[in-house]
Amino acid sequence: MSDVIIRSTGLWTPPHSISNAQLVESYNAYAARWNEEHAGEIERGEREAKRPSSVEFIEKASGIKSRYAIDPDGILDTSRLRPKVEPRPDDALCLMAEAGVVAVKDALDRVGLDGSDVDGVICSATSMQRTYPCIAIEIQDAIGATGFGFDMSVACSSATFALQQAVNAIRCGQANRIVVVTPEITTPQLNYTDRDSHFIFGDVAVAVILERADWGNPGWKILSTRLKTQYSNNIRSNQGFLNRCEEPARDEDEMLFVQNGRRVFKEVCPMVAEMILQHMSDCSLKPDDMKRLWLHQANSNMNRVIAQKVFGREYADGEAPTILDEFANTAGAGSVVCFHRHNDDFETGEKGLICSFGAGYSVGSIFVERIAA
Ligand code: CO8
Repeated sequence: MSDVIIRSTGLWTPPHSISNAQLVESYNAYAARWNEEHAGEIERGEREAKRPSSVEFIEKASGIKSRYAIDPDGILDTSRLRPKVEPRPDDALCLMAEAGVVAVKDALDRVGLDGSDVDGVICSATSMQRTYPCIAIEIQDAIGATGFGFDMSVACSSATFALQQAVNAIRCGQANRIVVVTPEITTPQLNYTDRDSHFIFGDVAVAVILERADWGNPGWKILSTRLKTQYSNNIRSNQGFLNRCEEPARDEDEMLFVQNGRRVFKEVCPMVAEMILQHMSDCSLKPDDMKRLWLHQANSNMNRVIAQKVFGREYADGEAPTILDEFANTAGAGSVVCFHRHNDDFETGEKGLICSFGAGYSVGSIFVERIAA
Protein backbone atom coordinates (compact mmCIF):
# COMPACT_ATOMS: atom_id res chain seq x y z
CA MET A 1 0.00 0.00 0.00
CA SER A 2 1.35 3.39 -0.97
CA ASP A 3 0.84 6.64 0.93
CA VAL A 4 -0.96 9.32 -1.05
CA ILE A 5 -0.20 12.98 -1.70
CA ILE A 6 -2.16 15.91 -3.01
CA ARG A 7 0.10 16.93 -5.88
CA SER A 8 -1.76 20.01 -7.07
CA THR A 9 -5.04 21.94 -7.12
CA GLY A 10 -6.78 24.08 -9.75
CA LEU A 11 -9.67 26.52 -9.97
CA TRP A 12 -12.35 27.79 -12.35
CA THR A 13 -14.48 30.84 -11.66
CA PRO A 14 -17.11 32.39 -13.91
CA PRO A 15 -15.92 35.71 -15.38
CA HIS A 16 -18.50 37.83 -13.54
CA SER A 17 -19.48 38.28 -9.92
CA ILE A 18 -22.41 39.93 -8.14
CA SER A 19 -21.94 42.25 -5.15
CA ASN A 20 -24.27 42.23 -2.15
CA ALA A 21 -25.45 45.72 -3.13
CA GLN A 22 -26.53 44.53 -6.59
CA LEU A 23 -28.30 41.47 -5.19
CA VAL A 24 -30.09 43.43 -2.47
CA GLU A 25 -31.21 46.11 -4.94
CA SER A 26 -32.71 43.45 -7.18
CA TYR A 27 -34.40 41.57 -4.30
CA ASN A 28 -35.82 44.78 -2.83
CA ALA A 29 -37.25 45.87 -6.20
CA TYR A 30 -38.88 42.44 -6.55
CA ALA A 31 -40.22 42.57 -2.94
CA ALA A 32 -41.66 46.09 -3.37
CA ARG A 33 -43.46 45.00 -6.56
CA TRP A 34 -44.75 41.84 -4.88
CA ASN A 35 -46.06 43.86 -1.91
CA GLU A 36 -47.88 46.22 -4.29
CA GLU A 37 -49.43 43.32 -6.19
CA HIS A 38 -50.58 41.69 -2.94
CA ALA A 39 -51.51 44.88 -1.08
CA GLY A 40 -55.13 43.79 -0.51
CA GLU A 41 -54.21 40.39 0.95
CA ILE A 42 -51.49 41.97 3.11
CA GLU A 43 -53.99 44.53 4.45
CA ARG A 44 -56.53 41.79 5.27
CA GLY A 45 -53.79 39.84 7.11
CA GLU A 46 -53.95 36.95 4.60
CA ARG A 47 -50.30 37.32 3.62
CA GLU A 48 -47.23 38.83 5.22
CA ALA A 49 -45.52 41.70 3.44
CA LYS A 50 -42.02 40.89 2.21
CA ARG A 51 -39.42 42.74 4.25
CA PRO A 52 -36.39 44.27 2.53
CA SER A 53 -33.01 42.57 2.46
CA SER A 54 -29.90 44.48 3.52
CA VAL A 55 -26.18 44.46 2.73
CA GLU A 56 -25.35 45.10 6.41
CA PHE A 57 -27.29 41.99 7.53
CA ILE A 58 -25.69 39.76 4.92
CA GLU A 59 -22.14 40.82 5.76
CA LYS A 60 -22.64 40.61 9.53
CA ALA A 61 -24.59 37.32 9.52
CA SER A 62 -22.41 35.50 6.97
CA GLY A 63 -19.21 37.33 5.99
CA ILE A 64 -20.31 37.14 2.34
CA LYS A 65 -19.59 40.21 0.18
CA SER A 66 -19.88 38.90 -3.38
CA ARG A 67 -20.24 35.71 -5.37
CA TYR A 68 -19.20 34.49 -8.81
CA ALA A 69 -22.20 33.59 -10.94
CA ILE A 70 -22.68 31.95 -14.33
CA ASP A 71 -25.22 34.60 -15.36
CA PRO A 72 -25.52 37.73 -13.19
CA ASP A 73 -27.97 39.36 -15.65
CA GLY A 74 -30.57 36.61 -15.33
CA ILE A 75 -30.26 36.54 -11.53
CA LEU A 76 -30.56 40.32 -11.15
CA ASP A 77 -33.41 40.67 -13.67
CA THR A 78 -36.40 41.05 -11.32
CA SER A 79 -38.79 39.49 -13.83
CA ARG A 80 -36.59 36.37 -14.02
CA LEU A 81 -34.53 35.96 -10.79
CA ARG A 82 -32.55 32.96 -12.01
CA PRO A 83 -29.56 32.52 -14.28
CA LYS A 84 -30.19 31.94 -17.94
CA VAL A 85 -28.63 28.74 -19.26
CA GLU A 86 -28.57 27.97 -22.99
CA PRO A 87 -29.30 24.33 -23.79
CA ARG A 88 -26.31 22.75 -25.55
CA PRO A 89 -26.27 20.03 -28.20
CA ASP A 90 -25.43 16.53 -26.94
CA ASP A 91 -22.04 16.59 -28.66
CA ALA A 92 -20.88 19.76 -26.82
CA LEU A 93 -19.33 19.72 -23.33
CA CYS A 94 -22.01 20.31 -20.73
CA LEU A 95 -21.67 23.30 -18.40
CA MET A 96 -20.48 21.29 -15.38
CA ALA A 97 -17.93 19.38 -17.45
CA GLU A 98 -16.70 22.59 -19.07
CA ALA A 99 -16.14 24.25 -15.66
CA GLY A 100 -14.57 21.05 -14.31
CA VAL A 101 -12.19 20.66 -17.25
CA VAL A 102 -10.82 24.21 -16.75
CA ALA A 103 -10.17 23.50 -13.05
CA VAL A 104 -8.54 20.12 -13.83
CA LYS A 105 -6.32 21.60 -16.56
CA ASP A 106 -5.28 24.39 -14.19
CA ALA A 107 -4.26 21.78 -11.59
CA LEU A 108 -2.39 19.69 -14.21
CA ASP A 109 -0.61 22.71 -15.75
CA ARG A 110 0.71 23.84 -12.37
CA VAL A 111 2.80 20.66 -12.11
CA GLY A 112 3.51 20.07 -15.80
CA LEU A 113 1.14 17.12 -16.19
CA ASP A 114 -1.24 16.17 -18.97
CA GLY A 115 -4.70 14.55 -18.86
CA SER A 116 -3.18 11.29 -20.15
CA ASP A 117 -1.18 11.09 -16.87
CA VAL A 118 -4.45 10.59 -14.96
CA ASP A 119 -6.08 7.16 -14.49
CA GLY A 120 -9.17 8.06 -12.46
CA VAL A 121 -11.68 10.95 -12.36
CA ILE A 122 -14.19 11.48 -9.57
CA CYS A 123 -16.69 14.28 -10.12
CA SER A 124 -18.27 15.08 -6.78
CA ALA A 125 -20.70 17.96 -6.34
CA THR A 126 -23.98 18.84 -4.63
CA SER A 127 -26.04 18.34 -7.80
CA MET A 128 -25.39 16.84 -11.20
CA GLN A 129 -26.55 18.52 -14.37
CA ARG A 130 -27.91 15.23 -15.69
CA THR A 131 -28.22 11.64 -14.57
CA TYR A 132 -26.11 9.93 -17.23
CA PRO A 133 -23.65 9.58 -18.79
CA CYS A 134 -21.60 10.59 -15.73
CA ILE A 135 -20.10 14.09 -15.82
CA ALA A 136 -16.84 12.47 -14.60
CA ILE A 137 -16.70 10.28 -17.71
CA GLU A 138 -17.29 13.33 -19.91
CA ILE A 139 -14.39 15.10 -18.15
CA GLN A 140 -12.23 11.97 -18.41
CA ASP A 141 -12.83 11.95 -22.16
CA ALA A 142 -12.23 15.70 -22.55
CA ILE A 143 -8.83 15.61 -20.81
CA GLY A 144 -7.75 12.30 -22.39
CA ALA A 145 -7.45 10.38 -19.10
CA THR A 146 -7.40 6.58 -18.91
CA GLY A 147 -8.90 4.35 -16.20
CA PHE A 148 -12.34 5.10 -14.78
CA GLY A 149 -14.66 7.98 -13.87
CA PHE A 150 -17.71 8.24 -11.66
CA ASP A 151 -19.98 10.87 -10.10
CA MET A 152 -20.90 11.17 -6.46
CA SER A 153 -22.63 13.67 -4.24
CA VAL A 154 -22.66 14.52 -0.52
CA ALA A 155 -23.82 18.18 -0.61
CA CYS A 156 -21.27 20.46 1.11
CA SER A 157 -18.99 17.53 1.88
CA SER A 158 -18.83 16.38 -1.72
CA ALA A 159 -15.11 17.14 -2.20
CA THR A 160 -13.79 15.70 1.09
CA PHE A 161 -15.85 12.51 0.75
CA ALA A 162 -14.50 12.09 -2.79
CA LEU A 163 -10.94 12.76 -1.62
CA GLN A 164 -11.23 9.83 0.80
CA GLN A 165 -12.46 7.57 -2.05
CA ALA A 166 -9.50 8.66 -4.19
CA VAL A 167 -7.00 8.12 -1.35
CA ASN A 168 -8.36 4.62 -0.71
CA ALA A 169 -8.32 3.70 -4.41
CA ILE A 170 -4.67 4.78 -4.75
CA ARG A 171 -3.71 3.06 -1.48
CA CYS A 172 -5.30 -0.17 -2.73
CA GLY A 173 -3.52 0.03 -6.08
CA GLN A 174 -6.73 0.55 -8.10
CA ALA A 175 -5.31 3.74 -9.61
CA ASN A 176 -2.08 5.74 -9.46
CA ARG A 177 -3.17 9.32 -10.07
CA ILE A 178 -6.79 10.46 -9.57
CA VAL A 179 -8.42 13.83 -10.16
CA VAL A 180 -11.21 14.82 -7.79
CA VAL A 181 -13.19 17.62 -9.40
CA THR A 182 -15.99 19.59 -7.76
CA PRO A 183 -17.90 21.84 -10.15
CA GLU A 184 -20.47 23.59 -7.96
CA ILE A 185 -23.01 25.38 -10.13
CA THR A 186 -25.17 26.49 -7.21
CA THR A 187 -26.83 29.70 -8.39
CA PRO A 188 -29.58 27.93 -10.39
CA GLN A 189 -30.60 26.10 -7.19
CA LEU A 190 -31.28 29.24 -5.15
CA ASN A 191 -34.62 30.91 -4.54
CA TYR A 192 -33.94 34.58 -5.28
CA THR A 193 -37.39 35.50 -3.90
CA ASP A 194 -36.38 34.23 -0.43
CA ARG A 195 -34.76 36.95 1.67
CA ASP A 196 -33.27 34.40 4.10
CA SER A 197 -31.20 32.59 1.49
CA HIS A 198 -30.97 34.71 -1.68
CA PHE A 199 -27.39 35.77 -0.87
CA ILE A 200 -25.82 32.50 0.21
CA PHE A 201 -24.29 30.70 -2.79
CA GLY A 202 -21.84 31.23 -5.64
CA ASP A 203 -20.52 29.22 -8.60
CA VAL A 204 -17.01 27.71 -8.82
CA ALA A 205 -15.14 24.55 -9.79
CA VAL A 206 -12.09 23.18 -8.01
CA ALA A 207 -9.89 20.19 -8.82
CA VAL A 208 -7.39 18.17 -6.76
CA ILE A 209 -4.78 15.82 -8.21
CA LEU A 210 -3.82 12.93 -5.91
CA GLU A 211 -1.07 10.43 -6.61
CA ARG A 212 1.14 7.75 -5.04
CA ALA A 213 3.56 9.23 -2.52
CA ASP A 214 6.26 6.71 -3.44
CA TRP A 215 6.71 8.47 -6.79
CA GLY A 216 8.62 11.02 -4.71
CA ASN A 217 7.00 14.26 -5.91
CA PRO A 218 6.46 17.29 -3.66
CA GLY A 219 2.98 18.05 -2.38
CA TRP A 220 0.79 17.39 0.61
CA LYS A 221 0.92 14.00 2.29
CA ILE A 222 -2.50 12.78 3.39
CA LEU A 223 -2.01 11.87 7.05
CA SER A 224 -5.56 10.70 7.74
CA THR A 225 -9.14 11.08 6.49
CA ARG A 226 -12.41 10.66 8.38
CA LEU A 227 -16.07 10.99 7.38
CA LYS A 228 -19.23 11.29 9.46
CA THR A 229 -22.93 11.67 8.64
CA GLN A 230 -26.04 12.21 10.76
CA TYR A 231 -29.50 12.57 9.22
CA SER A 232 -31.11 16.03 9.34
CA ASN A 233 -33.83 17.82 7.36
CA ASN A 234 -32.52 21.26 8.29
CA ILE A 235 -30.89 21.74 4.88
CA ARG A 236 -32.98 20.30 2.08
CA SER A 237 -33.86 20.33 -1.61
CA ASN A 238 -36.67 18.15 -2.96
CA GLN A 239 -35.52 18.30 -6.55
CA GLY A 240 -35.24 14.89 -8.16
CA PHE A 241 -36.19 12.58 -10.97
CA LEU A 242 -39.66 11.83 -9.53
CA ASN A 243 -40.77 15.48 -9.59
CA ARG A 244 -42.38 15.25 -13.03
CA CYS A 245 -44.52 12.31 -11.89
CA GLU A 246 -45.72 13.77 -8.60
CA GLU A 247 -49.42 14.50 -8.15
CA PRO A 248 -50.24 17.04 -6.96
CA ALA A 249 -47.23 18.77 -8.46
CA ARG A 250 -44.91 20.47 -6.01
CA ASP A 251 -44.45 24.18 -5.77
CA GLU A 252 -41.22 25.13 -7.57
CA ASP A 253 -39.88 26.68 -4.32
CA GLU A 254 -39.80 23.21 -2.73
CA MET A 255 -37.33 22.06 -5.35
CA LEU A 256 -34.84 24.77 -4.40
CA PHE A 257 -32.46 25.11 -1.45
CA VAL A 258 -34.17 25.63 1.93
CA GLN A 259 -32.64 25.59 5.37
CA ASN A 260 -33.24 26.35 8.99
CA GLY A 261 -30.01 28.33 9.26
CA ARG A 262 -30.15 28.92 13.03
CA ARG A 263 -30.64 25.19 13.78
CA VAL A 264 -27.84 24.31 11.37
CA PHE A 265 -25.53 26.76 13.09
CA LYS A 266 -26.36 25.43 16.58
CA GLU A 267 -26.17 21.72 15.71
CA VAL A 268 -23.32 21.61 13.23
CA CYS A 269 -20.69 23.73 15.07
CA PRO A 270 -20.31 21.40 18.10
CA MET A 271 -20.56 18.29 15.90
CA VAL A 272 -17.70 19.49 13.69
CA ALA A 273 -15.45 20.72 16.51
CA GLU A 274 -15.86 17.44 18.44
CA MET A 275 -15.16 15.37 15.36
CA ILE A 276 -12.01 17.33 14.49
CA LEU A 277 -10.66 17.09 18.05
CA GLN A 278 -11.37 13.34 18.25
CA HIS A 279 -9.81 12.73 14.84
CA MET A 280 -6.79 14.81 15.85
CA SER A 281 -6.34 12.92 19.08
CA ASP A 282 -6.66 9.55 17.31
CA CYS A 283 -3.84 10.66 14.99
CA SER A 284 -1.70 11.77 17.98
CA LEU A 285 -1.89 15.35 16.74
CA LYS A 286 -2.46 18.46 18.85
CA PRO A 287 -4.25 21.71 17.96
CA ASP A 288 -0.93 23.58 18.01
CA ASP A 289 0.45 21.15 15.39
CA MET A 290 -1.98 22.79 12.96
CA LYS A 291 -0.63 25.78 11.05
CA ARG A 292 -4.00 26.28 9.39
CA LEU A 293 -7.58 25.02 9.26
CA TRP A 294 -9.14 25.19 5.78
CA LEU A 295 -12.76 25.01 6.90
CA HIS A 296 -15.95 24.72 4.90
CA GLN A 297 -17.03 28.14 3.70
CA ALA A 298 -20.67 28.67 4.68
CA ASN A 299 -20.51 31.34 7.32
CA SER A 300 -17.63 33.26 8.90
CA ASN A 301 -19.29 33.22 12.35
CA MET A 302 -19.62 29.42 12.22
CA ASN A 303 -15.95 29.13 11.32
CA ARG A 304 -15.00 31.40 14.23
CA VAL A 305 -16.90 29.20 16.69
CA ILE A 306 -15.38 25.99 15.29
CA ALA A 307 -11.81 27.30 15.02
CA GLN A 308 -11.91 28.68 18.57
CA LYS A 309 -13.10 25.33 19.91
CA VAL A 310 -10.43 23.45 17.96
CA PHE A 311 -7.51 25.75 18.84
CA GLY A 312 -8.80 26.26 22.40
CA ARG A 313 -7.73 29.91 22.18
CA GLU A 314 -8.12 33.12 20.20
CA TYR A 315 -6.51 32.62 16.80
CA ALA A 316 -5.22 34.82 13.99
CA ASP A 317 -7.31 35.15 10.77
CA GLY A 318 -4.56 33.37 8.84
CA GLU A 319 -4.97 30.25 10.97
CA ALA A 320 -8.53 29.72 9.68
CA PRO A 321 -8.94 31.95 6.63
CA THR A 322 -12.26 32.64 4.95
CA ILE A 323 -12.89 33.20 1.26
CA LEU A 324 -16.57 34.05 1.74
CA ASP A 325 -16.06 37.72 0.89
CA GLU A 326 -15.08 36.81 -2.69
CA PHE A 327 -16.80 33.45 -3.32
CA ALA A 328 -19.79 33.19 -0.88
CA ASN A 329 -20.75 29.60 -0.03
CA THR A 330 -19.60 27.29 -2.83
CA ALA A 331 -21.12 24.15 -1.26
CA GLY A 332 -18.87 21.09 -1.63
CA ALA A 333 -16.00 23.09 -3.11
CA GLY A 334 -15.50 25.66 -0.31
CA SER A 335 -12.87 24.06 1.95
CA VAL A 336 -10.79 22.98 -1.05
CA VAL A 337 -10.99 26.42 -2.70
CA CYS A 338 -9.78 27.84 0.64
CA PHE A 339 -6.89 25.32 0.64
CA HIS A 340 -6.07 26.23 -2.97
CA ARG A 341 -5.95 29.95 -2.15
CA HIS A 342 -4.12 29.77 1.18
CA ASN A 343 -1.29 27.24 1.19
CA ASP A 344 1.72 28.92 -0.47
CA ASP A 345 3.45 29.80 2.80
CA PHE A 346 3.76 26.23 4.17
CA GLU A 347 7.25 24.84 4.89
CA THR A 348 8.13 21.15 4.77
CA GLY A 349 6.69 19.32 7.78
CA GLU A 350 3.97 21.91 8.55
CA LYS A 351 0.48 20.48 8.93
CA GLY A 352 -3.08 21.57 8.40
CA LEU A 353 -6.66 20.36 8.23
CA ILE A 354 -9.17 20.47 5.35
CA CYS A 355 -12.67 20.12 6.79
CA SER A 356 -16.09 20.30 5.16
CA PHE A 357 -19.54 20.26 6.77
CA GLY A 358 -23.09 20.74 5.61
CA ALA A 359 -26.29 19.12 4.44
CA GLY A 360 -26.92 15.53 5.45
CA TYR A 361 -25.51 16.45 7.99
CA SER A 362 -22.09 15.46 6.67
CA VAL A 363 -18.57 16.21 7.90
CA GLY A 364 -15.27 15.28 6.27
CA SER A 365 -11.85 15.93 7.85
CA ILE A 366 -8.46 15.44 6.22
CA PHE A 367 -5.09 16.10 7.88
CA VAL A 368 -2.27 16.99 5.49
CA GLU A 369 1.48 17.66 5.82
CA ARG A 370 3.63 19.65 3.42
CA ILE A 371 6.38 17.48 1.94
CA ALA A 372 9.32 18.33 -0.28
CA ALA A 373 10.48 16.22 -3.22
N1 CO8 B 1 -31.68 40.97 5.12
C1 CO8 B 1 -32.04 41.54 6.29
N2 CO8 B 1 -32.53 40.86 7.33
C2 CO8 B 1 -32.65 39.52 7.18
C3 CO8 B 1 -32.30 38.86 6.00
C4 CO8 B 1 -31.80 39.63 4.94
N3 CO8 B 1 -31.40 39.07 3.77
N4 CO8 B 1 -32.52 37.53 6.16
C5 CO8 B 1 -33.00 37.36 7.40
N5 CO8 B 1 -33.09 38.59 8.02
C6 CO8 B 1 -33.59 38.85 9.37
C7 CO8 B 1 -34.55 37.79 9.87
O1 CO8 B 1 -35.85 38.02 9.42
C8 CO8 B 1 -34.40 37.96 11.35
O2 CO8 B 1 -35.17 39.08 11.77
P1 CO8 B 1 -36.30 38.92 12.89
O3 CO8 B 1 -35.55 38.43 14.11
O4 CO8 B 1 -36.86 40.28 13.01
O5 CO8 B 1 -37.25 37.88 12.36
C9 CO8 B 1 -32.95 38.34 11.55
O6 CO8 B 1 -32.50 38.86 10.30
C10 CO8 B 1 -32.08 37.19 11.95
O7 CO8 B 1 -32.34 36.08 11.05
P2 CO8 B 1 -31.68 34.67 11.22
O8 CO8 B 1 -31.87 34.21 12.62
O9 CO8 B 1 -32.17 33.77 10.13
O10 CO8 B 1 -30.17 35.07 10.92
P3 CO8 B 1 -28.85 34.34 11.33
O11 CO8 B 1 -28.06 35.25 12.16
O12 CO8 B 1 -29.08 32.94 11.82
O13 CO8 B 1 -28.10 34.23 9.91
C11 CO8 B 1 -27.64 32.57 8.25
C12 CO8 B 1 -28.68 33.50 8.88
C13 CO8 B 1 -26.56 33.44 7.61
C14 CO8 B 1 -28.31 31.73 7.18
C15 CO8 B 1 -27.00 31.71 9.35
O14 CO8 B 1 -27.99 31.12 10.15
C16 CO8 B 1 -26.15 30.60 8.80
O15 CO8 B 1 -25.23 30.80 8.01
N6 CO8 B 1 -26.38 29.38 9.25
C17 CO8 B 1 -25.59 28.23 8.83
C18 CO8 B 1 -26.01 27.87 7.48
C19 CO8 B 1 -25.18 26.79 6.88
O16 CO8 B 1 -24.05 26.56 7.17
N7 CO8 B 1 -25.76 26.13 5.97
C20 CO8 B 1 -25.09 25.17 5.25
C21 CO8 B 1 -25.73 25.21 3.96
S1 CO8 B 1 -24.71 24.74 2.69
C22 CO8 B 1 -24.83 23.04 2.43
O17 CO8 B 1 -24.88 22.21 3.26
C23 CO8 B 1 -24.90 22.62 1.02
C24 CO8 B 1 -26.29 22.43 0.62
C25 CO8 B 1 -26.32 22.30 -0.82
C26 CO8 B 1 -26.18 23.60 -1.49
C27 CO8 B 1 -26.81 23.56 -2.80
C28 CO8 B 1 -26.57 24.81 -3.61
C29 CO8 B 1 -27.70 25.73 -3.66
